[in-house]
Amino acid sequence: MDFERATALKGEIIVPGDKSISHRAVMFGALSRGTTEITNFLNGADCLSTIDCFRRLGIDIETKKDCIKIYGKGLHGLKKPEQILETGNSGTTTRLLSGILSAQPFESVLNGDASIQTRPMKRIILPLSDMGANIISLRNNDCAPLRITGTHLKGIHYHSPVASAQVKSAILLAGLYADGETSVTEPILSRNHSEIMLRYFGADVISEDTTVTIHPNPNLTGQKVNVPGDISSAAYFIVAALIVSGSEILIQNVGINSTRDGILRVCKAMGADITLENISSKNGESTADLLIRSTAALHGTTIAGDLIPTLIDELPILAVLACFAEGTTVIKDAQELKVKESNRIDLVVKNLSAMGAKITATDDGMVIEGGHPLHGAVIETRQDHRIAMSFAIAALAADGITTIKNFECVNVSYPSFYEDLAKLMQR
Ligand code: SPQ
Repeated sequence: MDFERATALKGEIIVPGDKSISHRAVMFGALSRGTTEITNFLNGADCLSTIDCFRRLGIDIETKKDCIKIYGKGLHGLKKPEQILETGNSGTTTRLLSGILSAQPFESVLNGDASIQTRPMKRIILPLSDMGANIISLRNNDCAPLRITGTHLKGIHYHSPVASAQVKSAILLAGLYADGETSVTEPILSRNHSEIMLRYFGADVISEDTTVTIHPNPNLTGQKVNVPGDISSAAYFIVAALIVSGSEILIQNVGINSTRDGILRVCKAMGADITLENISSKNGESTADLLIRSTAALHGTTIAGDLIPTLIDELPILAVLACFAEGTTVIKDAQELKVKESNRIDLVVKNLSAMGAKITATDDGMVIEGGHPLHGAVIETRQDHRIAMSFAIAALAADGITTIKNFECVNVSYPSFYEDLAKLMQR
């Protein structure tokens, strides 16, 4: 797909529902008694993989345009799947489901696409095995496909070496079934949607600093979940409006949970003109409308430490933003970027270099010297949705044509990305 320089972006959009929250609503709904009704669900390929897996596990799920209904069967209501559980491109589905399957009285096999088959699973295999689970990486490489033989689990106190919501959530979900309490301590707090939503469904979950503790509880109850707009999807339009001069856009109903709002904090630190309006709350998650105006005088910054988990998926688009800021932007402590849908340090540096940026890869991030104009190039996405969308936005402020390979991979998290962008470009 080809993209080129845009004139001012104007107007209002509503970005689709949050991917992390959509996955969790399906999973927790399936494990609850009664019906869970999800509105503003993200109909992206990743969340559809989660729905498909739970259908294979015997859960009735009704998908209507405006509402998804999950007919939950309680913690012990899943049935042995007849086929492999296909998790597609979704790390969240693979890791969280592994936590649930570890406690089921049957064997199951999880597998995903080529990217999933290279993503590290040892990070969940180790703690879940400590709880008593039997998880085998079938190619003996600590990646999917995984064969999980469920068993009776015991609670553990786990000190995670990585700040990862997927690791934390897999353990908490296994902890729902364990003897005694289970706790996870992270080096830095990762996104806390699981904790918030598990509590909302009736689980006994206590959070203190970077430790979360769960007590087994067989009585989760189906709920109504209204999913906030995904700040990770809003991120592309936030940056687009900042770098395309004369832009002014409003993005409605965006989730601004403090474990996810790092992009707003960093943009503001770089001098961006962003205002939050209509702040409110939906099933424990804060939302706001974001008003963004293009900002000429952006300056470089350092993105590191505690900030990283709050914007980990936004680092590719923040690297694009840094090209338009005066001075140096340093991204560090972000080695997790190497084990996402692609190696996002490699791909961002390779593609931005091809567009004429002054950027260097480091072991745990990148250094960007802003203020060098970008030009069109052919962009390698390796089917990574966040790379495809980040470079579509870079193209809007670059000379010439930018060709993005395999652009359809945006369907993983944002099937209507192109239409929403087109809406803002109409004058
Ligand atoms: O689900 P998946 O494939 O891992 O998706 C990504 C993304 O860019 O959409 C990461 F590649 O988001 C993760 C995120 O990076 C979603 C997530 C979650 O919902 O719990 C948590 C983060 O991953 P992690 O490894 O830090 O827990």
